[in-house]
Amino acid sequence: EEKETVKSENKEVLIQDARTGLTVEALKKAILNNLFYVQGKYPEIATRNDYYMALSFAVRDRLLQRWTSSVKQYLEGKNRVVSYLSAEYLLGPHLANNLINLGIYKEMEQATQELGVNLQWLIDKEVEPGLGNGGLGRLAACYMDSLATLEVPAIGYGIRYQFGIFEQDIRDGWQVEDTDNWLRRGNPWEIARRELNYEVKLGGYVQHYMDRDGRYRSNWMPELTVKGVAYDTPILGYKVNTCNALRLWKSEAPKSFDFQSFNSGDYNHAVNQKIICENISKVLYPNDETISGKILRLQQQYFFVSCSLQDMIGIHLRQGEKIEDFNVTFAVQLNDTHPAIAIAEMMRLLLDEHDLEWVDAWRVTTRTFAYTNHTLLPEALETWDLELFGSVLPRHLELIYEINKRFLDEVTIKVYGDHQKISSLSIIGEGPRKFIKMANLACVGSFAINGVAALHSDLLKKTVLKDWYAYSPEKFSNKTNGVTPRRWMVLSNPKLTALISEKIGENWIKHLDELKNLEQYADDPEFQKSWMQVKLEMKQELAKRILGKTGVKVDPESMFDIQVKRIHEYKRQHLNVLHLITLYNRLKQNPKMDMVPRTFIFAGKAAPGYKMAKLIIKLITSVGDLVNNDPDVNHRLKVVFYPNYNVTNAQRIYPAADLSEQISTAGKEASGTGNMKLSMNGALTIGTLDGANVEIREVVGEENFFLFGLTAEEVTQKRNEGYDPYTYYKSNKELKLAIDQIASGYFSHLDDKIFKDLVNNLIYHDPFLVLADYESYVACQDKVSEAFRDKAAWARMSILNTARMGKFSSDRSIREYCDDIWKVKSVPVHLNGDS
Ligand code: GPQ
Repeated sequence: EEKETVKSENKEVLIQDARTGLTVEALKKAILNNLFYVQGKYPEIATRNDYYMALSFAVRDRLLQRWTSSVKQYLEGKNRVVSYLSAEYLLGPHLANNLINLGIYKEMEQATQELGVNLQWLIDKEVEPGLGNGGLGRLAACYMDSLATLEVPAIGYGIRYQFGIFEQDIRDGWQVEDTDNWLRRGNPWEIARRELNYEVKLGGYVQHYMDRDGRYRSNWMPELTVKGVAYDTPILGYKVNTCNALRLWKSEAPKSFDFQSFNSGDYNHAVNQKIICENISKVLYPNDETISGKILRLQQQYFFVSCSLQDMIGIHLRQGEKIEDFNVTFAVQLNDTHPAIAIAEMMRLLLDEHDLEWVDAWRVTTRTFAYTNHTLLPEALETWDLELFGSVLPRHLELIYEINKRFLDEVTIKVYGDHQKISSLSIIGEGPRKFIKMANLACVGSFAINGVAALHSDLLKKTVLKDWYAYSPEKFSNKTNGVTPRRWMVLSNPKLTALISEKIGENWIKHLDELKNLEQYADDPEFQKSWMQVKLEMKQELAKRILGKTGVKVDPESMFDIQVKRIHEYKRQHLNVLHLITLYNRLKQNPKMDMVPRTFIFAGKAAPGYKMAKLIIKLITSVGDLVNNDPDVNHRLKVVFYPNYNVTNAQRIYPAADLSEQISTAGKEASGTGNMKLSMNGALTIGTLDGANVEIREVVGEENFFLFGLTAEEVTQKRNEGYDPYTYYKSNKELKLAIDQIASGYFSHLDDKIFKDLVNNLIYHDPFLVLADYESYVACQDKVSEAFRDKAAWARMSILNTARMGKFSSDRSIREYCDDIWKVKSVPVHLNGDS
């Protein structure tokens, strides 16, 4: 009965102005209306959350008008639709972003003011949906914004985790994790589509038989069937009517199942099965670039991929199209290998459910998918133990064997005799235990493969995907990442936005290249003054928050030296700490020294099981405890670990940065996107030639970028020569002192055990060449400090950084994906039901 639609004489639904109007009056009416009818409150007794909800529903009504118009437009024309498959979406709070994209921020500010509530106070009430770990999930969110802004028909598919990325607390200097119960107070931005649900099989075995037409058939008898229910979140583009759907799947027990078990009287079994079903979308795995090989994670991946593909096929067939033409309707992008099981699932659906022959099914599949790789760390490439895989997805294991067999037959002919190549291209890895290589499945089943920065794409061809490049070079391309200026400038830095727009108008928000018009003001003393005044005010605001969260008082006039990102050895937060300790020692040894005051700000989560990363956090907080309380140094040095780094906090930190730390070992950071956000907000970068740093330096100019360290090539060479960190430790006095202090317990109340693993790892192994880059890093930091003394020159460099960042808008990235990979065009949307 849920699938029945209401037939009405009146095809045109009359939409009241109070639900769609964008004037201050209409907004006020809408807020009060929602307060009364949705929250059941009148203003005098409404809580802050009631107001937040009322406001959000008022905004959502306006989104929905654009959404239904978009759906209508898409269904009328036959437009190719982009389908973005991602296990993570790190969206950040919706309310303020939607106000900006609707173009009603000012109006809403006034409306709330007239109602006697403060807009910012309500915006700050939103609990952000942390449905991602870090860069990869945030990229998906930026891309959804740009797809809508460029008016591209698109659906984002993912998982509606009940618990997102854990909340980080710092206790006694250590990271402590708490659950992220983000749905606790309700989520006004999602619409449950109960009628949109699909069944997903798991486990069991496969029966084979011959059907009446003599066709060989497979029948998957699952151990468990779960149901995926669609929850849609509207994603509105910036000042356009395009509003796309982010469709996230929630797992539930199917009705049929309850029925069987409850009726058979096995109540406990029924309840347990229900819990098992609901567990699938319960929690986001907090590992970033580390594989854990857990059954539940494979189930999550398959669950959302299967729901999504069934949904797409449904949409395609309802348009009266033939299944063979699926790839004409959809271009499906795989955000890393997390959804790569889609290749096998597509084959299963086409063969087993839609009766295609193998060659036809394979043709459709390989014209549908494209794969983005996000890492060069070989240990981060996903694999599944073959037996475990078969226990969850028995039918897919058969299909993968068949895909692999046919593919390797082809390979064998091409690479005659080269066993090394054949086994490297094989989807199945051999060893003490066999395993499935998801990157290989993604490569074989996709028509396009891309990296996320020029250097990364280049290194992919030379390292982890070398044999794939040799085999199908035509599939490879680069799509340098980008970030949305709507969230990362307009929303997070309104003062800078106003200053820029005052000079060059507002066009840059949609055409970020126009920021180059700022270059003419880079030497203007007045403009420099206003520019640095905005920076100062943002630093003052952050200083207040730092005091509130950590109790550390920082000087807004000092240089804000910022490294905010997941804690990972390859990102080398510990290199930053070694520099910090070096400055501390210089000051202690020479208290009269004239040193540029610095505030070291760190933030970032460590995967709960990643010991070394957690130890690095403890090191930062330990050094901070000593430095911040030492009157000899603490008016020139401060150390802050800002807890619970997330999108909300990132928005507050980026605008306040003077210096952006992008110091990963060259060849390890695929792209980085924080580097882009910081530079856009006028921070200067100290960085290695890694990821997108290379391209940032290219556009901002080498004189406006602080470069240090080994190149990717030199790193490889050094390793091949037999890198010995101990010689660096021995031969550099300042380095040795810093490390000895850490080891001896100087920063840990003389506890000489706590950092032992970290120290030994550095001096005896140092897999990320921290010690090799130390000297060059510190020398470069000295140059940074000198540069900071010349305020005008610094302001000039800061302005030029922002002015030249046009390339790094996610609009540019998405345009490239649209033109080169997806072959999709913009479809402008006209509002229907407008009053
Ligand atoms: N990235 Cl493989 C993640 O955030 N998580 C992952 O699991 C993988 C990659 C990042 C990568 O480290 C950054 O360099 C990129 O900028 C980002 O993906 C987006 O491409």
